[in-house]
Amino acid sequence: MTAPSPNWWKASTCYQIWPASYKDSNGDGIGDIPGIISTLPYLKDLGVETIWLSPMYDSPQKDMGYDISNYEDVYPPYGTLDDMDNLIKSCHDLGMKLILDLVINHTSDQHAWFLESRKDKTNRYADWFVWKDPRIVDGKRLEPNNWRSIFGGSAWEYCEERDQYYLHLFVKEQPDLNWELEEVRRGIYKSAIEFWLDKGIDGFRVDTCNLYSKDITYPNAVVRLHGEEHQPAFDHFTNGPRMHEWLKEQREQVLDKYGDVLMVGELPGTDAAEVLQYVSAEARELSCVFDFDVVMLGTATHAGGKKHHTVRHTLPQFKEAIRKVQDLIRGTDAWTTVFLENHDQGRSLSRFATDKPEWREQAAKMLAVLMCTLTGTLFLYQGQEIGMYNHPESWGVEELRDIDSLNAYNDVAKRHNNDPLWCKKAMKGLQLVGRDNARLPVQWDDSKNAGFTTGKPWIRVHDDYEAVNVAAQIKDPNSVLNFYKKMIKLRKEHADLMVFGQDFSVWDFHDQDVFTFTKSHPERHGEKLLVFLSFSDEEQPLHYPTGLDKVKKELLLSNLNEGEEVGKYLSPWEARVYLIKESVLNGY
Ligand code: TEU
Ligand code: CA
Repeated sequence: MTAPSPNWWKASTCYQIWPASYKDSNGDGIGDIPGIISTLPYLKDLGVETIWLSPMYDSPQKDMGYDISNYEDVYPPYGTLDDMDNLIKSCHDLGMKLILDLVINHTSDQHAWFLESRKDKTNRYADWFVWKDPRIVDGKRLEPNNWRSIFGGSAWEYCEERDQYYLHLFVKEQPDLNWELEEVRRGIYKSAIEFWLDKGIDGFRVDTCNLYSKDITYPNAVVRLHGEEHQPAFDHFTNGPRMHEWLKEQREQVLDKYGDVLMVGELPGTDAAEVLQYVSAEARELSCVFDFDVVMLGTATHAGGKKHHTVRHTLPQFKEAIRKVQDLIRGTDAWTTVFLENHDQGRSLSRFATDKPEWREQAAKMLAVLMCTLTGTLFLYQGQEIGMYNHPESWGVEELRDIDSLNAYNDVAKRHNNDPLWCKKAMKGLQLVGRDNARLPVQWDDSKNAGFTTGKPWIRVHDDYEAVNVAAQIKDPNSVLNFYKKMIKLRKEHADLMVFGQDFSVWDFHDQDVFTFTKSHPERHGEKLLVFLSFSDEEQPLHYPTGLDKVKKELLLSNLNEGEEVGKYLSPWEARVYLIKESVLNGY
């Protein structure tokens, strides 16, 4: 099938690897690059065409590599620059692309630029980070304003050498770079971008790419969290005034030298009109973005990063979030993405479907149908293809490793004097949306530590690895893994409607149990893709879109086991994909 667009990345099936928990090759308990290389044939077989590798750069690992101390080197436990060259070559030899994570809103406080910058106010790097004088109130030294860090506490850290504060939107070991200076931008482009494009990578996933430009008046944020010292200040550092200027500069002056580089940006907290400005083809900023409305469902993160404040979302809210992302291409020249998981989220099975043992596999396949029939560049996250799900509620805080989750938990514990009910509430929220859920080791087989490592894993392995693992699923024709393979293949065969389909229409917006949508394609006149998805433990009636109940349709696939036939009703967590052809449509 011919793709209507020349961009290689639009129809590409991408797979995110989070190196620490993917595959350990040398028994030190930490995943590594040789481990990744050893599994490339597995990914190829699954249908993966592009790999997104999360940060493998040198780093003190305060935020699992999103605190980079040297863009031009590799974190030693993950491997060496030679290993990276091997990975790039191995991917390309198999016809796969490789993109890396581009973390340039901030560096590590151990990056040479920051070590120099903090020394005094006159060194060469003095203005490379955001430094501000203290406020003196009643003779007391205070932070420059009341901004709250995304990971909790103040967004400012005092530095005695300069008698000034520096800004950190994330943890204090992640100082924000001062993008206002051209020299800083050049430094970033050269070290973080060109260094790796010169080595032959195919693009980047761009971390927090709407935070570089801040409100340079640094005003106090309005009080939203009453009674708290530090206030969420998203309005003052998200989608700031110079974002578009800088992204265009980066595209024109840097990326264009390397051809059709994929830049998929992470874009939290942005409304649809603003998202369009980043991804319109004409704007030439980003190729596509991860919109966060779906994965933010039920979390209170943007109200102040409180992970224990989780609320259950409804299926209509889920549909609406998906509609927003699908509609990015409606009548525009923009492109969109499809994803339900990444390393910052709880597992999609637990959050959006069910991880009850009796329905788990069916539900994982249903989500596979949803993802593979939506328009946009598809991103799977490691382990999603075998239906990995959240850690059990019985796990205690001692199992957690993520700084964001630990900060959230400790904050609650401190405020409430370790009150057991409050602590339980905090853990309950984290059990659903905490980042460690996605960071548990990939379950490769049923040997000790799920075949992830022969040593002691750096984070606890999921208790259920004997039931859910790659080796067992390869052998089982009805496994989630084999279903994903089939579904990815079907997506490619019907790329016009599945990858590039337009006019995404939801037919049962208010239904709490079933999600029914259609898509079409301008060059496939009269044809429609019709998808039914059950989000229920009970049988459900089918809600046919107007005029489509009587027409003849071809069942392309369902998620029932081989040999089982679809019936009059949707069985629990059933998914069906129909193709409605032009010829039969004439009749209604
Ligand atoms: O995440 C940015 C981001 O928007 C987070 O605040 C996200 O909302 C949060 O992690 C949800 O819990 C990126 C990376 O993906 C994340 O792993 C890093 O910790 C962060 O940037 C800082 O680099
Ligand atoms: Ca290792």
